[in-house]
Amino acid sequence: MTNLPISADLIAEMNAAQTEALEEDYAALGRKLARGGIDIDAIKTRVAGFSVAVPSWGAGRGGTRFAKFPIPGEPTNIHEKLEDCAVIQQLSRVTPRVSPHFPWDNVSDYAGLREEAAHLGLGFDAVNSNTFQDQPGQTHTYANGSLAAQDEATRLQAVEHNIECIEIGRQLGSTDLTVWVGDGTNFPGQQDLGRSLDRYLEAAALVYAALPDDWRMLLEHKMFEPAFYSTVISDWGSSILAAQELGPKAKCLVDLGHHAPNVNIEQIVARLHRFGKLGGFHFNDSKYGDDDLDSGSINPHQLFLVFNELVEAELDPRDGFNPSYMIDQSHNVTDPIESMLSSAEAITQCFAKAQLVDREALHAAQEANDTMIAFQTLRRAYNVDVGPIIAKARAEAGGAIDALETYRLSQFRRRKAQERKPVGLGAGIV
Ligand code: AFD
Ligand code: MN
Ligand code: MN
Repeated sequence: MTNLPISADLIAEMNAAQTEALEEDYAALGRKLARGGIDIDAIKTRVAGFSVAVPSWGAGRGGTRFAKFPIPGEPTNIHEKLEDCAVIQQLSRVTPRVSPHFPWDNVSDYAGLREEAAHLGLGFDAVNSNTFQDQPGQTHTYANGSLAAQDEATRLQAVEHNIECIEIGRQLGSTDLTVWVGDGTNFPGQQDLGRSLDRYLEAAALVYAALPDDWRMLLEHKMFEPAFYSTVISDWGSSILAAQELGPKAKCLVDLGHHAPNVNIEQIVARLHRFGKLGGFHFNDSKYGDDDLDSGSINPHQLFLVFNELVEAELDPRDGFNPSYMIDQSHNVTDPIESMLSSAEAITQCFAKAQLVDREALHAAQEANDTMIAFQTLRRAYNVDVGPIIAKARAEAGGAIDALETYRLSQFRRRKAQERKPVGLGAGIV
């Protein structure tokens, strides 16, 4: 691994200046946790084993349907995106895999792309298909839907594209196909709500049939947008019913932004797990809708409660527990690398806090109907500043104690602004 984008000397130099303070903070936190019977090193080991994938499309600046404001030096192709993802992994040590999106990330040589990623210290996560846009030269339009389209030839084209994504994914070493469709309606009466789901299920079954044995098909639901009256796979109910009908390799993927406001997402997590259908997450945060804001920037408590359910699920695995974790954000006003460093930290913090919950005390309080103690058991863990645990795990893995500051000092983006061609204006969706 000789191609890493950030100088190892810079990381070592920065870490050297910060190690003493970190050791002090870690020791103090260790003493505090020990008083509650928690071994800080055991938590650090769990943190070191945690990882979350980053989306290739998140490496570029995102935008709204109104506008996108590019920044100098942002990546314009999968090779440059991989380089940026390598920066995030090198500094954070918690994002070793990239989730590609096709045809956005199409190349002629996928074995070569896999090798290129490996040289950057990266592997590939779930492959994402795209049947919510038309591509130049495409035979049938997705204007009226894709897997659920009225027109059979259009449905088959969408099926073919998903099968092609599986083929690409095999070459990249992926084992999950994430399917999100924009299919839906903008007017009451535009499509029959029952028959459009039938068409989706029939087409999705053809994709499912092409899955290799060790693959999963992750169904991502979304309440609205681009369709604003109805969406075919609109909620976790439609998603789990579709996954149950398709078969055991079909699971549900929860994007935190894809629900009605104020929905209890942690309960959805518990429900999906209860029926063996929790396949994965797209982490982001939101205030009003599918805002795709940075993870934990608006409601870090919800993120903690989601991880609390995940710890419970892991302790009671039922049909197994293997959710895939990924960031899915639109970085409209920040440097995407900085946002993903910050988000990876926020996600890992919530993972670590959930590990600190005194499960025995929580379960005993639940048994005894002691509401306040049950709540305070969660609250105590949430209130702990786990920063030193994460920073130490990161430093021990070769990352930067202060990832953001190290990134800024590296001048990576300024260097890339000189090398890379500028991105055009326009609108952007993520
Ligand atoms: C969508 C979904 C889905 C999709 C992405 C495309 O969250 O993950 O792949 O955005 O840009 O809203
Ligand atoms: Mn998503
Ligand atoms: Mn989304």
